[in-house]
Amino acid sequence: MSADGFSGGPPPGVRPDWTIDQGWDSYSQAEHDVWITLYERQAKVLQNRACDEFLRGLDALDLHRTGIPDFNRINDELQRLTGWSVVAVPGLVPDDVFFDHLANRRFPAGQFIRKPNELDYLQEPDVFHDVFGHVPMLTDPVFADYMQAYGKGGQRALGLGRLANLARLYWYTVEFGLMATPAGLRIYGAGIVSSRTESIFALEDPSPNRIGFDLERVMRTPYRIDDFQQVYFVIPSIQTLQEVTLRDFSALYERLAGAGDIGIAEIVSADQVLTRGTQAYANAGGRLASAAG
Ligand code: HBI
Ligand code: FE
Repeated sequence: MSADGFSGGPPPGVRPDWTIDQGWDSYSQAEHDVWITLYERQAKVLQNRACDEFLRGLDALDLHRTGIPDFNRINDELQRLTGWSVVAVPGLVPDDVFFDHLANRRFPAGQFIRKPNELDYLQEPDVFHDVFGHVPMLTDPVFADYMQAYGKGGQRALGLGRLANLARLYWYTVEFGLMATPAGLRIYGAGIVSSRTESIFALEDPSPNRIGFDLERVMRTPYRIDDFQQVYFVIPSIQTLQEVTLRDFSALYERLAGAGDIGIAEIVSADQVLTRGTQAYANAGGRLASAAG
């Protein structure tokens, strides 16, 4: 069993690179209706909350309101814009497979969609999290370069045993990243834009810390997958992500080997603090406690 919990090859009916046919014709109207409900909700809540690059991507790909997009259709436009394409997978795939797809400008998207009774949270990334959350940003050339560089970096990190550090970079940028703009803080992370509650929480709730992005700091900061974030990292522009990829990661990994983690709700002296969270949330251990509190 490898570190990511996968052992052996793909399940029956899944290709060696873990892709499957999307089978767009096989989606039921009920499944399209789930997409429409989620799309309508998010399109409303993301006005003045998502960054311009995301909103432009949503329009460019016309992730249309009439249901789950056909990957073949959005790939025509996506490939023209940045050379990326979306490939269908049954769910989470092994890390090495995931990185190989990203390194070749293929974004693996869950083929299934969540059930009507799990609109607000689900364990595995489904087609709404992946295609609505991640794909619009791939229409931005600079972000598209970053994602490919991330895939190549992931392949190297696997070889160096530094995947945990690199996964934090993905988590605090691609999944839960915020951006400072002249109009104020905006969201670009897929985990936030695909969640109605977190789209509001990430920008407006006083409880989490919001700290200026620093590569080494992010790589020393663990994260939780089952609750709102207790810290968000803020980039000044998408170009910052591109500069990250030009860093010498081996020297960085050396330093990280000797440096310990930084507590998820901690603030350290070197931090560029944009908003200091109310510790009530952090100490209480998350949303459920604070909701009860
Ligand atoms: N597989 N389909 C899929 N989607 C992901 O986001 C994903 C994955 N496998 C591994 C993975 N993410 C993470 O472990 C890496 O980001 C480190
Ligand atoms: Fe994701």
